[in-house]
Amino acid sequence: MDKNTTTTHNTISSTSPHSLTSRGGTSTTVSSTLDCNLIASQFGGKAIPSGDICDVVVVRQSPQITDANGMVLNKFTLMSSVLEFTPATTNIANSTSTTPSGQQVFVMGDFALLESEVNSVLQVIVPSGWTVTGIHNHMIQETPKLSFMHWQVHGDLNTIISTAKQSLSKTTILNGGAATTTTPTTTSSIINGVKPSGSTTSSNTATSTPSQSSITTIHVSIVSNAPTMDGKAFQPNPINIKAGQTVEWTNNDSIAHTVTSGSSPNDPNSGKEFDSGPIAPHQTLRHTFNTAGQFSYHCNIHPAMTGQVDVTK
Ligand SMILES: [Cu+2]
Repeated sequence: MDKNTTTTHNTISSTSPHSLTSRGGTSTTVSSTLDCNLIASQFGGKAIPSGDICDVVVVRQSPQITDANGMVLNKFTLMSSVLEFTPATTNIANSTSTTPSGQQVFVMGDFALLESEVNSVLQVIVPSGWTVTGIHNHMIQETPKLSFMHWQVHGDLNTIISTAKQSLSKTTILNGGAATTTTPTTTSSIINGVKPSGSTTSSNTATSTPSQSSITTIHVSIVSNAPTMDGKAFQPNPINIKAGQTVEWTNNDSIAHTVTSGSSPNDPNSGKEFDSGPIAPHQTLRHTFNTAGQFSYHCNIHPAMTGQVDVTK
């Protein structure tokens, strides 16, 4: 009998969401360099111009993010939100059909967010046409935990700056005062790629304490080298959540995995509750658990990878 081994994974269609290179092509606009300092000043950020790319680094003002040794991490660029602006060609501009007079740009970046900020920011940028290419956690033991939301968008510079500022206003990145207290609403599957199999997402039924109910999404990482990690392939594992909360699995490994309900591929109920299908690296699956119970799950490709979600009322 053949075992499923780790050698069956070279058919992943990588979407490589971080490549900028296909955008530069046939630029017909001439003097379209960006005023990086001016852009950065919109966010109180640091301008790092490089060629026709303008990086803006926005350092979080609050709260303090510390590592396991108590060192404050806020000032580090890797812990900051970064926006990369580059002039866009008219071809790209046409595809969004915004006002042709404005400066057209292609922007990609990531927001370094507290878990409680993720949904509020998504609710600003997704309806504005931004593409979220991934949300993942860092591998270090920072407190509180940061989620890195990668996104890209093209269109009018001023419109994008305005949307970005609106996003940041939903966070405490720019100041300590205005923490967002809006309760995240339903968790539609706006992340690209996989979608949950037939689940309804009404997460407004939480009757638990405010501190519990304010976090509606629990993040689980599929760690690197997951096929060798067995019960530690999904972290944290097991997890305890309340009915109505959503679990988001992010594939931080370099090969595809699935998140499939049931204890193993041989479980007669395998995949009945949810089944992601192959999740490429950096992609996610979200599933909302509306009923109490113990839900085991596994990876269909690597059945040794197992996890469990305990849902209480
Ligand atoms: Cu797997």
